[in-house]
Amino acid sequence: MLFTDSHTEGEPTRVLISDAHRSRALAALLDGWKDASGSCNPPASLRTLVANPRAPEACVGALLCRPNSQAADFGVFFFNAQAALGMCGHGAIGVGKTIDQFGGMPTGVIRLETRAGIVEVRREHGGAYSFENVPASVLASGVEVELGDRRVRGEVVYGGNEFFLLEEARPMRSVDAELRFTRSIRDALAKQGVRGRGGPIDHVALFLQPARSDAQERSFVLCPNDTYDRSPCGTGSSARLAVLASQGRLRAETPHAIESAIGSRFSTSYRDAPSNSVIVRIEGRAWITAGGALEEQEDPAQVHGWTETD
Ligand code: PYC
Repeated sequence: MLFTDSHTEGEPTRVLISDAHRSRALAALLDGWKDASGSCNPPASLRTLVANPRAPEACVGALLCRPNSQAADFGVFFFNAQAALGMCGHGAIGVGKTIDQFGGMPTGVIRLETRAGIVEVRREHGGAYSFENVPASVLASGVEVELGDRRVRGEVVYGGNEFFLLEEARPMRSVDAELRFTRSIRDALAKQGVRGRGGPIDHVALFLQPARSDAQERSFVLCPNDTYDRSPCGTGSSARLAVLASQGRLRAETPHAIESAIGSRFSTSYRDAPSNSVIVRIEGRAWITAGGALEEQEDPAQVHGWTETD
């Protein structure tokens, strides 16, 4: 299995290509990985390829395959060490950068077929790439979550993945403190049975005061691999713009910059789409970091949180 690693504004993507997967259509791959409830469970042998110690803890895999739709150039299956992802915004930029690096983007535009739908990735100036995400929409507003010592109120939003969004008028605290806070929200949502469009809520996103003067706000996003997004999170930013649009706080086509937990930035804006949804455009930079070959191995211990002290 050949791989190319990149990072998008700090968040890693590992693009994986194998002859066996490349020649199969996305739907055929997904059918093979569905369980009785219809959830998509990529095999452990694949998830190990984006797990510690073969990859950084936040790594998202992007398995390239054949698209089903003639409107797409590539099929891409996004996943991390724990789970399948519907879409992945930083990953779409990382895939665009990787394909461009190998000469696969002659017109400067490619269309990726993901589990959530087709997204168009475009080369911009200065090493940046942009994409237009699948439609994002608010599913429920004013959802109360009981945390024991306090109660918080936020929105359940679909932005290509299922999100709970919480706005707090304060600066970001330490990464450990925000991880503890967002994990407690995720666990409380599961206990209360709050669900998204297609299943449990697996991403929790905080929107906080920015540290940068060229950003309007700062995100901290807990992902299903139990770590946080080092980029501002493409699907989380899409969810956020759906909320701001629905509350009349951001007009269509108005630039809105979101800072990440580590201080990097995405430029975003949206346009209106049918059924009270918005199509969000995200722009950010990606860099190639490494490449080589990996063996697919059955190594489940390393999928489930291998650490040096284990
Ligand atoms: O950028 O959409 C994103 C994303 C999802 C999980 C990690 N990054």
